[in-house]
Amino acid sequence: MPEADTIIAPATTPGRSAIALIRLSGPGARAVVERVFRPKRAGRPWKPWAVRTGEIADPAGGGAIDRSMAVWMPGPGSYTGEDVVELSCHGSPAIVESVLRLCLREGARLAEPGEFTRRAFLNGKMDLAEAEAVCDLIASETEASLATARRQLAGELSQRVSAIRETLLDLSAEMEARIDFPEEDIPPDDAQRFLDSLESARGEIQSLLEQGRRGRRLREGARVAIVGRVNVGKSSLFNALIRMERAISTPHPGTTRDTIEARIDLRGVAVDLVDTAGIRSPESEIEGLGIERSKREIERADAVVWVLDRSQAVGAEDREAFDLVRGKPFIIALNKSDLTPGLSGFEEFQSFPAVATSAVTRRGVDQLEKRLWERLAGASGGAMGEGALVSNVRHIEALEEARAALGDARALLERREGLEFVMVDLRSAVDRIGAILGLDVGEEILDRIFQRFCIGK
Ligand SMILES: Nc1nc2c(ncn2[C@@H]2O[C@H](COP(=O)(O)OP(=O)(O)OP(=O)(O)O)[C@@H](O)[C@H]2O)c(=O)[nH]1
Ligand SMILES: [Mg+2]
Repeated sequence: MPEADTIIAPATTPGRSAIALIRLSGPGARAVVERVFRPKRAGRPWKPWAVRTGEIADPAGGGAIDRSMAVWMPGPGSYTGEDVVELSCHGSPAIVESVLRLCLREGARLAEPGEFTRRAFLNGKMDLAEAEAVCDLIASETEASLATARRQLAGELSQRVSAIRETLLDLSAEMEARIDFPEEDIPPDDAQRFLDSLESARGEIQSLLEQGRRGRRLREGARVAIVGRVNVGKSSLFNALIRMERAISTPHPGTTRDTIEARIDLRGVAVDLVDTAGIRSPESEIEGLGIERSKREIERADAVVWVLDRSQAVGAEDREAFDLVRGKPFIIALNKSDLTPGLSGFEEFQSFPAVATSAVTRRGVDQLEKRLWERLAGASGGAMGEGALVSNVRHIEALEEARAALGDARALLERREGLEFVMVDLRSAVDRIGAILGLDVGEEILDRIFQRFCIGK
């Protein structure tokens, strides 16, 4: 349903800038601009999608406010699906203010945050997940969150979600047909097929959620602990990774007593890197407390770098450290690889990902970063993009609810309850999934989503 009014807002940030862009959308967009914009070559027809130069002036009289360029993008091919006009002028707050005031007087109304995109959604130019991606795209501060937003905007999430919804709709159509003959028992083949369909939809939701969990972690930043027995070079590696001499490193075993933390940008992912006290039988109370802290850090970490000294045999303290990290995603750093190799007893760890490093020559440090990034992305193939398709809380909630409803549906089906009861859960799953795309969502939800947007987007 097309909106009747014409909205206006600056699309660039307030304050001084080289250029400011002011955007209008709605049936009156062109008419409003024609009243305030004097084209340099008056009398020529205004061609869509072409830049027109001229000046902005009050039709009621007075001099020009500013020189300006205007582009007219007719609906439905525009961003909002309506007639859109963009005016650019010099980026002075006073100019922007005057142009806005003029256009408001000539019939436009100030846009709400996100109202342009909201109109794009209402006019069917994008679904809700895509509209939300526009907001995420603008807000993204790391490459990882940018990649998620970009894929979501390209409709990747929408396609996966639509496919799940289609499966469930097909299933409900079949069940519906069965409900008309309640006196007949469901043939076991059919019952199995229903279960299989349900399970496949649930599995797909599960995998989206699983990826979402990783996505969220990437967005918020991850925590990585550097762990190992004393003197293997943890602090030296920590310094090499943060590119700063931050942690004290000495030839004395047991140098690090407390944990030290620094934030690094690991290929676009914010990572809190933690250097920890070496694992061994503590020789003092302070050291014992430090080791306790190391254990807590391992618990907290999303991934661990387990450091071994490649010039020495694997010992009891190394195994002790291994027992602590084995439950976590970890990478082995075979450090001191600049020295004569003397590693023995490593066979049992051969199957784990390992990188030879030297904190002294920096050899292998880049490789370690790369492997760590892959580990965090949750896939050995470095499927970073894959890991981050769902990261929006609204989507996660909808998927979780749909998954729960499908779980209930399955339980009912297995207990051979009437299909009409199964259908109730199935429908609720379909609705929850549809909400991601924006099907049948109420004004309140739209308000909540679009108020996060910037003005003018
Ligand atoms: N040759 C060589 N020496 C290294 C390397 N990494 C660390 N070292 C040396 O090994 C010693 C111990 O290094 P640290 O970084 O303090 O080791 P750590 O694991 O933090 O030790 P604790 O804090 O005591 O547990 C220091 O003398 C470092 O200079 C390396 O890659 N090659
Ligand atoms: Mg240390």
